[in-house]
Order: sequence, then structure tokens, then C-alpha cells
Amino acid sequence: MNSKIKKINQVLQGHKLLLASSSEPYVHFYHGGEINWRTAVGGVATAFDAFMSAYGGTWVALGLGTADANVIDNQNNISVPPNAPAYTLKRVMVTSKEEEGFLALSSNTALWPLSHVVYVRPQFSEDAWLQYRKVNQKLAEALSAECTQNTAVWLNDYHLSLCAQYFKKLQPNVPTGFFWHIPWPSYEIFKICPWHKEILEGLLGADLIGFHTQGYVKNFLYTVEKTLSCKVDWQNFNIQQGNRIIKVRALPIGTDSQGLSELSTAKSLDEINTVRKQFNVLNRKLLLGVDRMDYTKGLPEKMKSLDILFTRYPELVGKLTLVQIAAPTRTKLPEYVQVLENTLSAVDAVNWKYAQGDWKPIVFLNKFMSLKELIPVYKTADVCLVTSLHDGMNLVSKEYIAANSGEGALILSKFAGSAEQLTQAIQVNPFLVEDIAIGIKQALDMPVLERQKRMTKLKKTVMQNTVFGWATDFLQELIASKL
Ligand code: GDG
Repeated sequence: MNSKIKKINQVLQGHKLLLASSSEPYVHFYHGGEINWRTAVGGVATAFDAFMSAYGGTWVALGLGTADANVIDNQNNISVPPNAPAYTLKRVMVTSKEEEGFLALSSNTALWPLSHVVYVRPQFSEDAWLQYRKVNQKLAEALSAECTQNTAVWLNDYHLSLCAQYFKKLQPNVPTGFFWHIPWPSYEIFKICPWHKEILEGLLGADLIGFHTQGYVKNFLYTVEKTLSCKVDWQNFNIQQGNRIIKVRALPIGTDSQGLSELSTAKSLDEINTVRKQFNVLNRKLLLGVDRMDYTKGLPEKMKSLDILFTRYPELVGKLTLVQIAAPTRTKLPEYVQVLENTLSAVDAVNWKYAQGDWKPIVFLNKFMSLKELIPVYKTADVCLVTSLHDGMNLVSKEYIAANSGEGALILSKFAGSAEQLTQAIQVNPFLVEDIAIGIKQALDMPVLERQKRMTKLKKTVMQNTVFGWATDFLQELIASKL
């Protein structure tokens, strides 16, 4: 047993771990009459898959894939990863009405835009709220059915905000942790949600509530203080509700940095050259973006920044290529259709204006690439561009650092949670497109020694703050809260 798993075993003190999130790490679907599978896109699934593959345990999630129901056993379980089984995925099945209300309306068009300050208006509907409550209740019941004598439960993200309260009614003595993976907005914004009180009460069912930054913790505590009649202990960041103490902690998530670094080190010069040839950057700088195709990630702004860069510095035309991998997500929602259109028209405008010969400034790939496929690209990229308008943490910024050769530069939005830790990155305000262009110029002009120096410090930060360390700290706080 390796040391990171030993440590988690120690802190769990014999408790069986039950993890829950709305999205599942592996989705089964029909393709041409055959059953196929794919990994989920997104930070929560990626981070926990590394952790669960190493630790084992049970992960409870909604089974929304078209073939999900056809591959589970009579307990709704399936062993995953499909090609190297290491832990159990328990799928909770819901009706299409429940799915629509829960995901498309209540979560993705309400709580997601509400929590990210990017000026997309949240939309609320009574019926969606009803389905949201039902699905949270179903998940709580599925978790309760899995509980044995010594179980610890870890709930994840804004989709499950009512689950802790429902679960505690069924299993009052089971240590229950909750991690909110996106920003927590100010009280003035959060109270726009017609059910803000119910959501807070739901979250306070947990014994421990985690956020990525101290700023989100403070926003949350202030929201609780203004909304509910409980006492907030600002010195220790605890909430007192009756005779219960609920801990609220800033615990920034990390990546499997060591694993990524090892996989990256194993990539040969040939593989790096293949990436350079594939993107036509053998003698050019490779700029890289990896984002879900989401309006919070600042993709139109990133594309437009190249126009400003080339207008100000025409000598750079032909000298660099931005490869943007934009994984499709929530594709049926109008705001997502719109941001894809805006991004594509910005890509076309830049490519039409500056392309010459066999070179074009932006290679835009609206597709999913697995983390394994991303590693050689992370390793090769001279610059990584993360321009989120608002982001809970942003794991891509950390993955790039872990997998990069050591001479790359990271341009990072000031409004990503990771900006607090990654202080040697070139930090920009993506609401001002010129600032992104200035950041790119700074990265390109930076002497190699300074890039190496910054990257060495960034690597140290990322290596010291891994997903395993994060999970260990969270579980340690959780188990301690019940002692
Ligand atoms: C939420 C919060 C927070 C793999 N292939 C692709 C791809 N992946 C993986 C990346 C990375 C993950 O998806 C994306 O994680 P992020 O953290 O960048 O973003 P969200 O999905 O918005 O995650 C975020 C996170 O939860 C964890 O708490 O950091 O703030 O919003 O691991 O390797 N990603 C994309 N294309 C691929 O082809 N975009």
C-alpha cells in the first residue's frame, strides 16, 4: 500500500467511505447499436477518479447515460474504471422529468450562474425546484442504504445542496462532509435564489462544509449569519446550530500531481515532436487552452485577445498558434449554444484576418480529449492560457504545471480560485481583453531563466498540494468533527 493511501486509511479510522456527486466518472451510452463508455468531463469527476482509483470505496452518482441501466447489477452497481476496476460506482436512476428539473433547470441554469459572477442571469422555476428536491432525496436514500456500522459520507457540489439534511434525518450519526466546488457568491447575490434559506438549511445538515478559498468561506458564513438564526464563530470558522457545531473550512483542491508528472516525464522527444507536427508548431510557440465550453471560462475573450496581440505586435503574426481544446458541455442550454457561437465567430474573425500559407493562428477543437491525451500537449505547450471570468479553483492550471517540461509559462485569470496559490503565474483580468494580450506578450518575452524559476516554484506548490493531500485534510477534519 502506498503512503498516500496509508495516510487516508489512518485518518478514516476504519470508516468505510461513501462518496456522492451528481455526475458520474464513467458514462455508458449507445453508439451505432453498441454499448460504449467514456469518462466524464469536468473537475469533480477527474479529481475524484484519481483518488477513488487509488483508495477504492463506493461512489454514488446519477446514471444519466443512455446505456447506464444496461450494465449495472441488481444493486445498481458497476466496477470502474471499466478497463481496470478499482472501486464501485452505484448509479441512482431518475425519470427524465426529474433529470430535466434537477440538472437543466435547477442546477445548470440557476445555481451555476448564481454562484459565478459573470453576469449571466439565473432562472428559477418552482417545478425544477420540486424535481431538485426529489433527486436530492433519492440520493440521500441510496446513500443511507449503503451505510454500515462505520461509514463516512462525502457529498459534492451544488447539485446536492439538500442532500446532507435529508441524509442526516435517515442516518444522524454518520459523519457527513460536503464540498462546494464552485465560488460562493456574496450574500446580496445568493439571496436572489428564492430558496436560499432552504439551501443553507440543507447544507447545514453536514458536519463539515469545504470551499476552495477563504474568500468563499467568508461569503458563506456571512450569508448564513444574515439568513438563519445560528451563531457564527468568526475566529474558528464554525457555525453553531442548536447544540451542533458545523465546521466551515477553506481546503483548496489539488491534482494527482505526482502521477501526472511521472506520465509526462515518460513522454519521449518523438512524442513531443508528434504534438508539434500535429499542430503545425515545429518552429512556432504553442499556446494552449483546455476548458469546458462554458461561459464562465472566458473563451471569446481569449480568442479576441489574439487580435489585439497581432494588432499591437504585427511581428508576432505567424510565430505562434493557440490550440484551444473546448470540451462540449450542457450543449442543449441556450446560453451554451450562444457562447459556442460567440467563440467560433471570434476564432473565424482572427483566423480570417491573420492566416497565411499553411498557418492559422487558432486551432479550435470542440471535442473532449482524455487526460492521457492531454499530457503530451501540456508537456509541450510553451504557454497555457486560463482566462476564466470566475472559477472555483481551476484544475487545468495545476495539471499544466505538473505535466509541463519546466520552461513553460502560465497565464492565469485573477478570478480563478487557483490564483491565490499560483502566485508566480502571469495573472490577468480577462474582463479586459487587452490585459490577456499583455499577458501573452509578457510570457513570450520572458527570459528562459525567469520562466524556469517561476515554473520551479509553481511545481513546488502543485506537488505539495495534491488531490490526495486535499482528500486527507478533508477527511481528517470530518472524522475529527464527530469525536
Ligand atoms: C469544477 C469547478 C474546480 C479532461 N479532458 C478534457 C478536460 N479534462 C479534465 C481536465 C480537468 C477537468 O476536466 C476540468 O477541471 P476544471 O477545474 O478546470 O473545471 P470544472 O469542470 O469547471 O470543475 C472548478 C473543479 O470543479 C474541482 O473542484 O476546480 O473551479 O468549476 O481535470 O483535465 N477538460 C476539458 N477538455 C477536455 O478535453 N475542458
